[in-house]
Amino acid sequence: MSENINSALGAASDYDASQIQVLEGLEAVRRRPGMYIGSTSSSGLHHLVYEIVDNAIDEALAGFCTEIFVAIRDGDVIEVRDNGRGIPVDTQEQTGKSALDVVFTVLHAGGKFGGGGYKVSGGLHGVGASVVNALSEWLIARVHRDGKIHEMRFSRGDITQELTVAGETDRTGTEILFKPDGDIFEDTAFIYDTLKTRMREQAFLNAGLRITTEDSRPGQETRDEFAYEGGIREFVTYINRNKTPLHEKVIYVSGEREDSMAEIALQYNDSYNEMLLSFANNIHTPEGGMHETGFKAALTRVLNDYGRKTGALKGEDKLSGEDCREGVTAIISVKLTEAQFEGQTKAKLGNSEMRTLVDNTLSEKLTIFLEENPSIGRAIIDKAVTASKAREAARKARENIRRKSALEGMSLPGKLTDCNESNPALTEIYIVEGDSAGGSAKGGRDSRFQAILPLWGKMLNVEKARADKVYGNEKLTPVITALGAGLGEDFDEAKLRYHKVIIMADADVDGSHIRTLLLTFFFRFMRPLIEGGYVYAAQPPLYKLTRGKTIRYAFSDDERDAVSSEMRGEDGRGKVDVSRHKGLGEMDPDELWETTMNPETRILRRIEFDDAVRADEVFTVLMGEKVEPRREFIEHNAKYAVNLDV
Ligand code: TTJ
Repeated sequence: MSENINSALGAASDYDASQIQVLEGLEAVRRRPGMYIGSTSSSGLHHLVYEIVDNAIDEALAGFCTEIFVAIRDGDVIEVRDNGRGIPVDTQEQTGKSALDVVFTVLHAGGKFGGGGYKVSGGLHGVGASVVNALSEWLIARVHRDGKIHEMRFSRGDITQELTVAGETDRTGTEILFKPDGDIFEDTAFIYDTLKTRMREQAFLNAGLRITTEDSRPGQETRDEFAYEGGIREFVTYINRNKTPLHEKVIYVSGEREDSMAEIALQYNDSYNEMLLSFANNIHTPEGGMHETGFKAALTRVLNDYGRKTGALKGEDKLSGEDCREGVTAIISVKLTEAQFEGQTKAKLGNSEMRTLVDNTLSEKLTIFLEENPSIGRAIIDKAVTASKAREAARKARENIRRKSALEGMSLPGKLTDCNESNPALTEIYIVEGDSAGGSAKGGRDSRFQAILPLWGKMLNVEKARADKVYGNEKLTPVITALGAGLGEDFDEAKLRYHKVIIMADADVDGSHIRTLLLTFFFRFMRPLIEGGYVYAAQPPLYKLTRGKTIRYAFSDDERDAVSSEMRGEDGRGKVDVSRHKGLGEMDPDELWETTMNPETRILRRIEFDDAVRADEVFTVLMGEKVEPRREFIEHNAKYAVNLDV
């Protein structure tokens, strides 16, 4: 609320000419960092690194840089180095300043997250170095060029040391060190894995570029190197590494037109999932756009034509787009001069010429590929035809359920204890493991807005099932009917009966298992449910602390210690009894309400997937059929597997 008031005031003062000056400088960035980096949370913090690295990648795209080094230093200082030409340091006639000075002190127009319709970039990226500078407690820029090391220093965007020669060198390149401003960011701790994943992705997207990442913070020292001669072909191999490919060779095609180029790599696997990742100028476009549209249209057309020609498709039979994409892992990467990013999060490519380029490239070259590789063609077309038949079976299963519910009236599952409120925005459903926990939940809930659905027995692992199997499944049907929004392509957010879907399971291995099974189900068959932020995990307490008549609960080891010493209070002799909470079923209804279900006191964890590749990997490995990757995953993520937090 106060933020709205502030921005309203800001807007009013925009009329003041002197204010405009200030607002256009880096001060504007410090006043509204969210406009430039999305947020001041962990995601915004990591965005700083990407903005800097993007500049070095541009130098690589220009053909002058082959290596980039990214490190997290002690104190969460970031170091980025490249071996490019180095930012020019001679004085420019127009400005009387060096390019180095301008890059770090002048705010470039059109922030990526600003109000403008789209980002227009002359090069491929390059708006952000001054934004990073403005949001850093300090920043040091060093340029190795003409045998000298040139250095400039800044603090919160202001120059603290003008350009000086700080030494001699026998190489060229740019080197940036910065410490994000603790006054701006909620938390300045970098997550090495997050940077590593992003840098790996960038190495895949820029074939031949070597990116090294390092964490040198005491106690977490580690280093990784990413370099892929095969580029996005190897990206596909990487994503499919824990899956079973239908053909050995990754299909790769590329095409150019004027200043633009498109490349596509794809490989089918024996799963039922589609993994489509698209990029424009190395920027991930999770909302898709023209390049994805072109890909889908071409793939569907080519496979239908091929199926008809080879006789795999008979009569009036047609493959849908979804049939053609079942089990495919594909990367689409386009590079263009004036990328237009649209949509809510500016994550959708708007350039229609990219639809044509991708469509033409894929149509022409995939047709040739299939003709030259008939055994691969056979495997792909068989997969799509089977998918089409299964989809037809699923449609019939769905029809049956619809007809049945029309005859018997809208029947909710017998096990569901519904709530009184009917406005979905106000209601919650607890999906509870086991009948006894279900009983306690029923007794403890607030029946006005909380519904309870107990699940018991062995649940279907949907990782290896198509929609037709899921429809008839007696364990999953109650979940589908209770939520009321349908499944797969038919899923309709508007029909959702509860806007909070809360999985309540014990904090042990069995609880983790049921949580994982349900999340897999939601991820594969009701993804908008997760993307819409409707899914939560309840957090039952881990410890119960008793002293006399006082009872308190703790949700972590740290909290247990803190609460325990608090309860002991001034008196060093008082005894606090600490017991490990065993299971939901062992809590009485009042206890369950107080610790886990009461909106005033409970802790809910929203389930979010910020990285589709990572989420796909977790589910493939945990629920797929390959044993070895699962064993390794669980060994390496012991904590993670017990308390799945994807
Ligand atoms: C610009 O055109 C003349 C030759 O140098 C070009 C240039 O600026 N190259 C360049 C910039 N290489 N690397 C950068 C760079 C690297 C990092 C890590 C950060 C920034 C802001 C720029």
